Amino acid sequence: MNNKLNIELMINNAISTASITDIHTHLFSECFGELFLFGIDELLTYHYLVAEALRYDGVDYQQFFNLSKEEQAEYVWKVLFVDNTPISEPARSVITILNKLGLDVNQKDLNYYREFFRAQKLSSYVDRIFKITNIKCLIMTNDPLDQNERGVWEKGYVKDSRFRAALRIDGILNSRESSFPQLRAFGYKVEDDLSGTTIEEIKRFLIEWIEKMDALYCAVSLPPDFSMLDGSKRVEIIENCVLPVCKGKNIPLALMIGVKRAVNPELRLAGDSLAKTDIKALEYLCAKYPQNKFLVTILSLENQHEFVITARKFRNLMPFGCWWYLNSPSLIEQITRMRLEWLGMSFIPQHSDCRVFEQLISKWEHSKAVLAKVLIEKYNDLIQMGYELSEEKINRDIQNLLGDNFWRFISQ
Ligand code: RAT
Ligand code: ZN
Repeated sequence: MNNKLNIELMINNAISTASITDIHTHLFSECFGELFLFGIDELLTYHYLVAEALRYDGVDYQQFFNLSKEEQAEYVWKVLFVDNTPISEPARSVITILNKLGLDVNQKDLNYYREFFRAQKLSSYVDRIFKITNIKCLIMTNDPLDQNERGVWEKGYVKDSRFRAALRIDGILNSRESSFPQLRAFGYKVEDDLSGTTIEEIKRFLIEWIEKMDALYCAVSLPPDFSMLDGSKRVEIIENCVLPVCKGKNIPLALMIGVKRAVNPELRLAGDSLAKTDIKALEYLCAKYPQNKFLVTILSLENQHEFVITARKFRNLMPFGCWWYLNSPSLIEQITRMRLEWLGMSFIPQHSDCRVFEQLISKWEHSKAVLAKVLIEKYNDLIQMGYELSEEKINRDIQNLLGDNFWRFISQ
């Protein structure tokens, strides 16, 4: 029976049982050792929370960053969770995590939580979080130019099918002054002016690392003024190296557009902001390279409408996620509704961007609640006109949104 109540139950059930693919995170599998972040001190020193805590009094930024991780966590805890109510999205996330792990969310003593996390056996704890969240697979952000990470890929990497790789290429595209000397040190013959063997050598670097990591896609974050027509070296590398390699390997290029890095450098990782971009670069790429696939997310709310319409024009463009400063319920709701209204089910509604393992719990819990709300509304609009829905169709749609759309796009 297709009554309202039934549909709500079916949707909620489909959302909680769908197996999720989280297509962009900053998490690492256990073999990466210290890069695997978990526990209350990591949760509290997440850069989203640091920026917020430092707003409340005049503590010197440098002084804060000189503190140990534990001391920083204590500071954030006191400011955001003891002296104030944790109502912001990043702060509320911590409460959701503690609640879902069965902890008392009203304890003010940080050591109560520390003891819980300290007592966990990592492997079974990882299994437990995957079980709570119903995540089948998550995709890491992998940068071979990062010393710590590179070491693991070269020695000590252990495959875990729940953690897949994405080759992050910000270095090559956005900071050649530091990445090119590194490439040279690793034996690639690259010149700053891109002359000689540079193009071939960059391609060799990309191919070698895509293969080594079995990367599902290449990814880059880009500034608001990103253009494909500015005659820059970045454009040259995209057109002559990245796109041919992605095409050859049949993997997408993920573009994350709109980040203004280090608006307040004193805040370090927490100092980035955003601005509107010009969607023209995306139109250019999708039109000129129909054989390439683009996974795209855009940071500014003001870009979302034209972004959705651009996706209607190009089937090689897959919008994904409500990225970073868009990952809060009111914005997810608005963006998801707009995407459903103009793209049907042909997009990837969310990714988590987690840096700390337990964030998978809160980020998905909060996003799924919004997705359910919007889908209930949309399915009910159809039912009111006599359209028949079945549990099977609802399960299919939701499984597509939360996982299969990505895998289909990858394998096309
Ligand atoms: O969401 C974040 O944590 C940001 O700091 C960035 O990492 C962003 O998501 C990116 O991938 O550049
Ligand atoms: Zn990210």
